[in-house]
Amino acid sequence: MFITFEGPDGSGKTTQSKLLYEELRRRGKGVVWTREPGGTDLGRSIRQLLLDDQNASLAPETELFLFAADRAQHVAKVLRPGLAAGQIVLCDRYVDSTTAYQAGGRGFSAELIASLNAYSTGGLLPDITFLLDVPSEIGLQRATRQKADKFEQESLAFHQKVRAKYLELAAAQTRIHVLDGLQTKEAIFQQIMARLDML
Ligand code: T5A
Repeated sequence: MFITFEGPDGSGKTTQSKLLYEELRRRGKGVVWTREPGGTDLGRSIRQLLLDDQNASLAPETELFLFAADRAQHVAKVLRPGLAAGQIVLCDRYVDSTTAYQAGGRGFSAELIASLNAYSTGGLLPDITFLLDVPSEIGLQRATRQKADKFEQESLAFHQKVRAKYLELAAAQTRIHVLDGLQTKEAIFQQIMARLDML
């Protein structure tokens, strides 16, 4: 099973994906936790390039292709091998992030992003996606408690467009389950477990 966690910056998806990882291990399941960008050795270098606030001059097109390169490597070296070995794969951000941030936030056409996502993944889609939804102001407050990365320094309007695109995606796709990220960590986690226990 391939499960992804999505949401705006500071929505709590890393917290939830790690809680699920620990719970599945406790139950004796074979499980892999990974993330984008940065789920491979090569991807960790790409992540630094993408998130470093010193790289503010990165052209949007360069940024887009770096996310796609990170993902192609991740699919080939981590996601497909993990799934082929029968592991449950938990991934913190995946293709929906590119749709939300690069189509929603940066304004690239949805068609271009859909075709790049399909090409970089070879069509590999999650079985289920949990979308943690929080108002952009709250997510940014949570995310920037320490040093803000390049995306966290984007305007509130940028983050509002990202959130709107996520909600638009969720309305169109049954694999995406929206969770209210303003609830407590424990309440959100219970909803995730309830959803997975139904499968
Ligand atoms: N990106 C990524 C793209 O533009 N395109 C792409 O294709 C991809 C893959 C990656 C950046 O790259 C962009 C999106 C991102 O801006 P990242 O570090 O992976 O950056 O992602 P972030 O969203 O920035 O990660 P964060 O760690 O900041 O946010 P999370 O994972 O949503 O939140 P989390 O769990 O770390 O929690 C943040 C804080 O909130 C608290 C936590 O304790 C923590 O302090 N918290 C809660 N507080 C109250 N109530 C709850 N329910 C809480 N849950 C967590």
